[in-house]
Amino acid sequence: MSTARTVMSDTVFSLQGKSVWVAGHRGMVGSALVRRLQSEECSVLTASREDADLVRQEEVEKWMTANRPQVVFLAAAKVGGIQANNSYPAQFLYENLMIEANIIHAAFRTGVEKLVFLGSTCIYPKLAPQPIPEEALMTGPLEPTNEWYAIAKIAGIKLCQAYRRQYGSDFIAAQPTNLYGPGDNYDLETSHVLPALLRKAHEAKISSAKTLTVWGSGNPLREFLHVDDLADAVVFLAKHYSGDSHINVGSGEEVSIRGLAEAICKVVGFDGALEFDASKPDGTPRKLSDVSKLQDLGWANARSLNEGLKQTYAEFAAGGPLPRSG
Ligand code: GFB
Repeated sequence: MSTARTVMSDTVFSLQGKSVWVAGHRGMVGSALVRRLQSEECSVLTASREDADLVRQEEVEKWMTANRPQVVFLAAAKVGGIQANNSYPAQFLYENLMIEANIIHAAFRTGVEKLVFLGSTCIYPKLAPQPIPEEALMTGPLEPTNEWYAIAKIAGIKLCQAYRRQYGSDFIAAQPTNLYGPGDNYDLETSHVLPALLRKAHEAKISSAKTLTVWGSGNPLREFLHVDDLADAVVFLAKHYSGDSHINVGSGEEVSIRGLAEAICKVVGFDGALEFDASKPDGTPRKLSDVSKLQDLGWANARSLNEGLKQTYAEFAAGGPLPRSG
């Protein structure tokens, strides 16, 4: 176990004997949650797209009424890296709004006892104070490359708060930082930076290339968390947290994109030069979450980025998380 628990706060909700729906179980986050829930005494429910198309309200209500989950982890979402967010604004806004509104409303109607909504740190203003506290939400303009996704995720947080306020529903929201790990998207057009650079470095090594191209200036700062650690934190929050405020989930470790590229090249064993493509956007200059609320509850990340990179590259090179298109 790579997570370090400090002072454990009281259990406010028990998963024991519960029927737990992981919405989005085929995605990177959803599949990590399914893995993590194997060590809880609960039964895990999943729904394929044929069972219920999550952007269709009627299908979601029908499936939830028939299957009656007591707990919902809402990990279903349209996701992607900086270029995908920038290229498909309608899909990022519409699909995410529909999925979360349908599931949260149906969870209320079917009497779900606990729901955990998964957001993203891109909900925060582009120039938020660093590290970013939960209170920074809606205090300034968003980063333009991902404002569509951010608006949808902010609406998800607000839905949880509104149903809690109006109906007393125990719906909470967790805001993960940039994630990586098994099941990631390795498509170079739509992926996030970490899988993209891992793949580029691997292919550059195999082809004995002299250079590796990194998008943007290399200066932006990012924080990365392994998806299995995120899943552990989210299950922890389900059991130990009930409240109005969303909670940040991050590693607390910050690295520049250049630093990440260098670390990846070292892990992969590619010793060529880095080239920076200024025609690609940098996005948010800095994004480090303030994880003090999560730590006060009793959860802290213990896996270093370097450790996570080594593990992820070993899996990638072994053909584990097969590259898939976005
Ligand atoms: O991970 P990423 O795509 O998204 O890009 P964000 C992070 C940074 O890495 C940007 C740079 O400064 C990119 O310019 N970068 C360098 C690269 N090389 C590459 C590359 O080959 N591929 C990619 N993708 N980036 C996302 C949001 O923002 O963060 C999402 O768009 C979500 O909505 C996610 O919130 C967590 O970190 O900029």
